[in-house]
Amino acid sequence: MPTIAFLVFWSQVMSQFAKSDAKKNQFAKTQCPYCGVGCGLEVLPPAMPGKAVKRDAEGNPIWQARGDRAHPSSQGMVCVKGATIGDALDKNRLLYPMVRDSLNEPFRKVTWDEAYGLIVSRIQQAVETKGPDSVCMYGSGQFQTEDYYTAQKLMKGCLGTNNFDANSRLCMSSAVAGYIQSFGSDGPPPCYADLEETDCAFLIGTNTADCHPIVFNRLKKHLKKNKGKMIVVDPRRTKTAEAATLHLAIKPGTNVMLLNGIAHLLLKWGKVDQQYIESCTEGFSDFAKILSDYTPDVVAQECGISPQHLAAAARLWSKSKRVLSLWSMGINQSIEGTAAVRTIINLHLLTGNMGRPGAGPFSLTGQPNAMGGREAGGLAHILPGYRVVKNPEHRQAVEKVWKLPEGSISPVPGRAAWDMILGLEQGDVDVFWVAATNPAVSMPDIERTKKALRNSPFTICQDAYFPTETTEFAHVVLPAAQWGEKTGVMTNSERVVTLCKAFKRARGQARADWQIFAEVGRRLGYEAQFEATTSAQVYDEFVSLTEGRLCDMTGLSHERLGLGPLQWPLPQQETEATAATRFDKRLYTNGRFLTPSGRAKFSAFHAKGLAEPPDPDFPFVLTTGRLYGHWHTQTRTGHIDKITKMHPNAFLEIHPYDAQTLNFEDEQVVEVRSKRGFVKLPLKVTKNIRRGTVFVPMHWGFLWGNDAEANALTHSEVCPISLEPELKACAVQILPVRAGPLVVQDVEQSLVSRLARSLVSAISR
Ligand SMILES: Nc1nc2c(c(=O)[nH]1)N[C@H]1C(S)=C(S)[C@@H](COP(=O)(O)OP(=O)(O)OC[C@H]3O[C@@H](n4cnc5c(=O)[nH]c(N)nc54)[C@H](O)[C@@H]3O)O[C@H]1N2
Ligand SMILES: Nc1nc2c(c(=O)[nH]1)N[C@H]1C(S)=C(S)[C@@H](COP(=O)(O)OP(=O)(O)OC[C@H]3O[C@@H](n4cnc5c(=O)[nH]c(N)nc54)[C@H](O)[C@@H]3O)O[C@H]1N2
Ligand code: SF4
Ligand SMILES: [Mo]
Repeated sequence: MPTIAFLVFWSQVMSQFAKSDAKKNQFAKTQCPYCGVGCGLEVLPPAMPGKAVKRDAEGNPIWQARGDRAHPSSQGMVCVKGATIGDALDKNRLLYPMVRDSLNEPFRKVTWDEAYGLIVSRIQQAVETKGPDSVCMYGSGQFQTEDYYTAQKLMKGCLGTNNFDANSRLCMSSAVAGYIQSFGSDGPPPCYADLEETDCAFLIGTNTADCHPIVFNRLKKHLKKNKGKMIVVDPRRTKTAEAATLHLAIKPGTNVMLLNGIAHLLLKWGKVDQQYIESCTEGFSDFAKILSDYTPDVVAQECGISPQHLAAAARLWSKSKRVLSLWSMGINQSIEGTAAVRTIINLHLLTGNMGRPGAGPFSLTGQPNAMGGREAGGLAHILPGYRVVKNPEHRQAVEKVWKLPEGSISPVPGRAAWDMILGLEQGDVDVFWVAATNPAVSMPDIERTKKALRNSPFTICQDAYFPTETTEFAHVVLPAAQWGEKTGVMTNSERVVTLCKAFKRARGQARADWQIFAEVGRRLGYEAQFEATTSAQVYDEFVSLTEGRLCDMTGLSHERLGLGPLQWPLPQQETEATAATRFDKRLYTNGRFLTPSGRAKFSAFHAKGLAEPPDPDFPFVLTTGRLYGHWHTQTRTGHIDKITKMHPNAFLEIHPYDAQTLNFEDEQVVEVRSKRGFVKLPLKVTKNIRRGTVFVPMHWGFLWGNDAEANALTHSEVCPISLEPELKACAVQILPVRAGPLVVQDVEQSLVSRLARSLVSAISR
C-alpha cells in the first residue's frame, strides 16, 4: 500500500507535470519571419505563470521567442534577430486604413469599406483607360504562400496582367534564372543535411555568418569536427571569411573570371568527372573552348589575387570528394548574375559534384518565404507550380484551377521591379500597389526611384508598420496583419515547409494580405475566384497546382503541417510513407534533369565585369550589404535596443592604406559620391576590406539617418537574363565633408516626431 506521504508527493509530481504540459501547449510553433534559413521558433505568451510581464516602449506586453529543438532545419538554434522578434511585434504599427488625395496632404483615417471602394474604382478606371498593364503590384518574399498565391490570381488571372513582381527580383532572381537554364527548372538541389556531409564548402558572395547564421553554425561545427575545408570568396574579410581555410578577396565583379579560372585549371589537370559529363550533361565542348582564355596569370591579375591562391582553390575543388557551393547576393546582384550562377553550376557538372550527399550548388535564399514565392509564381514571368507565363500549357493548367476562361493569363512577362519604376517615371503605370516591401529604401538609384514614386498617380502601401519610407509616397495605406497574427505557410532555403500559426490578435484593424487581395478581387466581380474563407483552403488550392511538378507538394496541407514541418518534393502518395519525415531530400540524384534532353546544360559565359567600373574621377568600387543584427530597412530591428546598440549607425568601411592616402582618419565623416547621389558617413578604417573597395550597409533609409542611404549611390543596370540589378557595385569618389559637424540623429526621436506629425494631420482632417 502506498503511504499517504507518497500519494501527496505523487500528486504533486503529477500536477507539476500537468502544469508544465499546459505551459508546453501554450507555445506556438512557427518559423522565424526573418531570413531564409527558416529556423523553427517557439513563441511564448507575454503572461507566463509566475513570471513578470515584460513590456515594450509603448507598454505592449512582449512575446518571447526561443528555438524549437524539434525543427529539422535549426535544431533549436536561433540568432539575435529570431530571439528578439517578440520585441518588435507591436511597436509603431499601422492600425487602420488611411487615404489622402495627394502626397502634400496629411492622411485621413477611413473605414476598410471606403479604402476598398477607392482602390476598386482606381483599378477599374486604370484598366478602362490604359488597359490592365497600367496596374502593378510589387510584393515580397516576406509574404506567406497564401498571400503570394492570392495576389497571383488577382493580378495574372482576373486582371490579366503579369505585372506582379517581388523584392525577390533584387535578391534571388539570378539564382532562379540560372537553375532554370541549367537544369530545366527552378529548385535548389541540396538540403541542409549536406552541410554535415561535405568535405569542402565553397562560399562565394555570401556572408553566411552574419546573414544565414544558423546555416553557418551547422557548417562550421561539421567542418571543425571532420577537418573539412572552407573556401570563402568575398572582397571583404567578413566573419565568414575569418573562418575560412582559404579566403580569396577578389575585386568586386570578377566572379565569372574566377570561376572560369578554376575550371581552366581543373580541365588542365584532368581533374574532371568524364563519366558524369558524358552521361548527364550537354554543351561541354563550348564551355571547354572558352576556358582556354582563362589562364591563371590573366585570372589572378583580373581578380586581384595571387596565382597561388587561385591554384589553391582549384586544388581544393579537385581533391575534395564532396564540394558544396553556397552563394547569395555577391553572386546574384550583378549584371552577370545569371552567368555567375551558371558558371558555379558548370564547376559542379565538371567535377560530378551533383545529386550526392554533401555536394551540389546551393543558393541561399534571403527572405523567409522567397522560396514559397517561387513555388506560388511570385515573379513577373512565372506562374504557380514552377510554371512560366510563356508556356501555353502552363497558362491553361492555371486558368482551369482559377475557373477563368482560356486566354485570361497573358503570355507576356510583366514588368520586373525596376521596370515598374520606369513605368511610373514614364507615366505608364496608374496604380502602383506595394505590399510587404519598402522600395523607397531598397530600390537602386534611390533619388530616381523617389522621383518616380512622386510621379505615381495612385500608390497603395500595405504594411504592418507606420511610418515607413514608402508610406511617405502613398495615397492609401492599408494595415497588414503580420507574422503571428495570421496563419500561413513559409518554405525555407532547403525546401522545408513550416506552418506559421497565428498566436496573437491582429493589431487595430489589420487584415492578412491574402484577405485584402481577395476582397478587392470580389469587389471587382470575381466572387467565384475568391470563395476561400480560410488560409487553409487557399493553401489546398495552391497545392493542387503543384501536382506532378518538381515542387510537388500535394502531400501538404495546413492540417498535415500542424504536426510539424515537411520537406518537398512530397507527393500525396508519400505523406504516409517514411519519406514524409525525411529531411535529406536532394533533387536530381539520378542524373536526370528537366531540360528537353534530360541532361544538365553547361554554359559558356565570358567574364564581363562591372557595369560601372571605377575611373579616375570615381576611383573606388562601392559595395553594399548587411549587418548581423539588422533586418533590411529596420521597420522591426530599428526598434530593438539590443540591436540598435550593436549597430548604432551607418558607416563607410575603408582600407587603412586608402584612408591614409586620402588623409582621412577613423570615424571622420566623409562625403561619398557616385554619378547619382551622395551620402555622408563616418569612416570605419579596417583591414577587413580590399584596397580600392569600400562598403556601406544597406539598412539606413531616410527615416533612420541623414544622408546615409546606400542606394543614393547605386545604379539600376540589371542582368539581362534575370533582370536583377547590380546592387553590389558602383563607382564612387570620397571627399572631405566641408563645414559643420555631423548632426547625430536621435533615431527614435525623429521617428516619433514623424509619426506624431502624420497622426496629428490624420486627426486634424
Ligand atoms: N542579418 C541579416 N541577415 C539577412 C538579411 C538582413 O537584412 N540582415 N537579409 C536576408 C536577405 S533578403 C538576403 S538576400 C541575404 C543576403 O545575404 P548575403 O548575400 O550573405 O549578404 P550581403 O551582405 O548582401 O552580401 C554578401 C557579401 O557579398 C560580398 N560581395 C560584394 N561584391 C561581391 C563580388 O563581386 N563577388 C563576391 N564573391 N562577393 C561580393 C559582400 O562583401 C558581402 O560580404 O541575407 C538574408 N539574411
Ligand atoms: N544597396 C542594396 N540594396 C538592396 C540590397 C542590397 O544588398 N544592397 N538587397 C536587396 C534585397 S536582396 C532585398 S530582399 C531587399 C529588401 O528590401 P525591402 O523588402 O524593401 O526591405 P524590408 O525592410 O524587409 O521591407 C519589408 C516591409 O514589409 C513590412 N512587413 C513585414 N511583415 C509584413 C506583412 O506580413 N505584410 C505586409 N504587408 N507588410 C509586412 C515591413 O514592415 C517592411 O516595411 O533589398 C534590396 N536592396
Ligand atoms: S538564422 Fe535567420 S531564421 Fe534563424 S533565427 Fe536568425 S534570422 Fe531567424
Ligand atoms: Mo534578399
